[in-house]
Amino acid sequence: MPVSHVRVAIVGAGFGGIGTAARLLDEGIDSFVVFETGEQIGGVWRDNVYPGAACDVESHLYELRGTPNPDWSRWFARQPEIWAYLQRVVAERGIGRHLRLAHTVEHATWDDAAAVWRIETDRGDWTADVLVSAVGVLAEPRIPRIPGLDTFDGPALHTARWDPDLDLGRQRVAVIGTGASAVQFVPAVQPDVERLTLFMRTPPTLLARRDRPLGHGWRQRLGRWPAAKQAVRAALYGVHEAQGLPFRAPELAGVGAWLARRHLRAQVADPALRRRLTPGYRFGCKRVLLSDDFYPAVTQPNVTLAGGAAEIRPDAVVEADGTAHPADVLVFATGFHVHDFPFIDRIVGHSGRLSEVWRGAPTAHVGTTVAGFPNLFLIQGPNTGLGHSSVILMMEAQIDHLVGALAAMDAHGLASVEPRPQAQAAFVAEVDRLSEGTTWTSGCDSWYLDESGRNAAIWPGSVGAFRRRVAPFVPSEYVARRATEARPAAAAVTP
Ligand code: N01
Repeated sequence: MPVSHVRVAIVGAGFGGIGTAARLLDEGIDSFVVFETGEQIGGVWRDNVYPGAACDVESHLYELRGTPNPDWSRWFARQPEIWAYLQRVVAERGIGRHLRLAHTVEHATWDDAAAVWRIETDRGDWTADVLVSAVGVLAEPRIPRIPGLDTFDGPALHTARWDPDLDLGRQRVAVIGTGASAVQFVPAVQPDVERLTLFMRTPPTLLARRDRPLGHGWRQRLGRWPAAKQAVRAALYGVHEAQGLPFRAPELAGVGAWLARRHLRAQVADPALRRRLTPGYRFGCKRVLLSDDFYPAVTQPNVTLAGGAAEIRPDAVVEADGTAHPADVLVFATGFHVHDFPFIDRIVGHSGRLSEVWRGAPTAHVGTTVAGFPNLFLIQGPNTGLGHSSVILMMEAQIDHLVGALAAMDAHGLASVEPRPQAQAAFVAEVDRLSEGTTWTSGCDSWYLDESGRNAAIWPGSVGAFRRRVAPFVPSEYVARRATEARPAAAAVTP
């Protein structure tokens, strides 16, 4: 079979992949494809169809540059609306013809002699000058190895692999985990189930969400006056930047903790239950969750708050103190393989597989490029996550970096760029220095930390600082190689 060549191969058609595709088209770059293993685009917003799934950042800040949506129906849109928005981006920005749906990338190997990525998919081989991994870090469900896991008789599923046909009515449902997914799922199903047992190992930190529908008049005005829409975004951006301060300045963390205690007091009357729901770690150490209905759901008579899950039996889940809670359905809201997601096993650069280079402790230059992996760009790479604002703003800074690299390659006839190990080490040291004394490294266990306990997920600064540091492509931080004659010419992608 002939091997097709493109300038850029993007892997993943979620916000990162679609955002990259839209931007490449804006830059007049037409030679690219987006490989997507699923039959539809959408990434986490296609996959997370569990009851209650919604965004926990205001939607006006959770949209891509160039495709504003004045029409969000609520402050915090729900999954179907966000998924529909992404589909609209694909249609309006002409991305459809670049999509290769139901194409799983099995391997991507850097060929140094030809200076191309050799990409094997289950439906044919490709080469590309540049590889963009936009597979996301919150995509691969993590199910903890609880003894007896395989013995459960009823349906057992992860929130990110929800079965919309599963009827929970009159069922006894055991939910393991109390992170962002559980906090949305539990109140959505509690009224319908016979009994819900919530297995909580560590109490989450909750603040009020104050979600509301956005009226027709408001939406019309935002549609008519783009400046008003911009102003709403700017205001939200500013508020979120201010909300980031307590995470980084311990002296301000008390304010956040006080707001969280006040929210708990207002919603849970029983002092014993309140005590159990009070976090024992510094504000923001684990992700701060927004919910107006989680605590009220937990206080309902058909809900039991249990401790950690210690064992699973065919018809029950046993908590750490030995109490067995009968269950017909088992729901894992237990998070994702953040630092060891499977795609890193499939990327092979100069120095071997990315998974072997990282070994559970991912690092990257400006969170985006990795020494030993020329022309590889990671959207949502290490230390590009956020606890206080929209991660789309971070992705867009990374996409700016990619576009800067492509422009530099064009301008100077370069075949490849790869971060200098010293530049990468300096960036990682900068991140570590900024992480010191922040709430993320204050001693709790969270998905932000890698196997060594290093903050490998969160950018420990403001969004503005990230954009200033990451958006520009700085040639002196890269080793560049000139193009050779042998290289295939990039083809435009035809529909
Ligand atoms: O996962 P998590 P999530 N026994 O890793 C518990 C994003 N997101 O899917 O805290 C018992 O936060 C674990 O307990 P503990 C968002 O970035 C966004 O909820 O480790 N429990 C914890 O309670 C979010 O942060 C939206 O003690 C076990 C839970 O499982 C990220 O996704 C919505 C256990 C895992 O929480 C992940 O959220 C949803 C065990 N063996 C998610 N192992 C938006 O709104 C784990 N747990 C955009």
